[in-house]
Amino acid sequence: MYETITYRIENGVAWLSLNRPDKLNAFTSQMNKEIQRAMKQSSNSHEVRAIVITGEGRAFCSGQDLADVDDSMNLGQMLRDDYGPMMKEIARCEKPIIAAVNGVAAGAGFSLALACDFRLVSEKASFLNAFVNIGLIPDSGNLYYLSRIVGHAKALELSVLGEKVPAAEAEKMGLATKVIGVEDWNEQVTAFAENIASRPTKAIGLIKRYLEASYHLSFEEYLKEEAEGQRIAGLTKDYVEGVTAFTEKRKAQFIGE
Ligand code: T3D
Repeated sequence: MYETITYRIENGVAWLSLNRPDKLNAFTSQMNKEIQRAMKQSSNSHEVRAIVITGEGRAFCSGQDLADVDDSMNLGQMLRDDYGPMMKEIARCEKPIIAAVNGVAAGAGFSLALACDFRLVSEKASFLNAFVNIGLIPDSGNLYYLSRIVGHAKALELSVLGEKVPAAEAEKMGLATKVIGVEDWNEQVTAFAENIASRPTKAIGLIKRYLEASYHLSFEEYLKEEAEGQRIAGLTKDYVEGVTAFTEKRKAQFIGE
């Protein structure tokens, strides 16, 4: 079903792993399309309550496969055809998305990690805004997300200097949700993902929706939207369960509905 990625669902978590380890999981057009398809599948599946994106082998993703491009290509068209639709599918997803950054995330691989809601970062991983090193601008939503996460000045610095940012430094600048040691990488990533998957999924989707909307609305418009969001959240079974569990002094068992 998929050739450039692997995909499985376990305990409410969809595990999407980029699978071209000999190329450090570099993107091809086929991989862009398969990620887009797997994201759509995850969004549509009731079983999925959290998504983990990671990489096989020693890298997370090295960005565009540079052996797969030539100077006659219209890069704008490539973005419109492949990267744009993939990034839009990720942005459209109202389920929590975790980048498990197991190794280097470079170029559009860095953009992919930035587009996720959480970044669990291996102590041996690094981030590299590699675009400028080959004369390009950061793409696939990179500047959009990066400036929101680390601020304007740091985003400009990382983009213009194109230097590797090790995990510890990434954590200090807010790029990493958590840095994890190599020995308990699988265990900690699984625990984090399954914890997120056990939370009220619909409310998380609404939090994502209104946080993003807050950048584009006046405060008055935002308050109007927020009231609508809370109306929707108040209709979920998880809201009823949350309040009931509180009054019964027990831990809530959310079902994602
Ligand atoms: O539409 C458009 O094209 C525009 C879109 C652009 C999106 C982009 O992502 S542009 C940025 C593209 N990516 C890069 O410029 C990063 C290139 N890679 C590197 O800088 C380094 O490989 C890394 C820092 C990621 C890792 O370094 P290191 O020393 O750990 O590994 P390495 O030895 O450089 O790479 C290992 C192998 O992977 C090597 O192949 P070999 O010699 O063993 O056969 C290398 O060629 C291959 N590889 C690494 N990155 C890519 C790649 N092959 C194809 N494309 C890659 N991006």
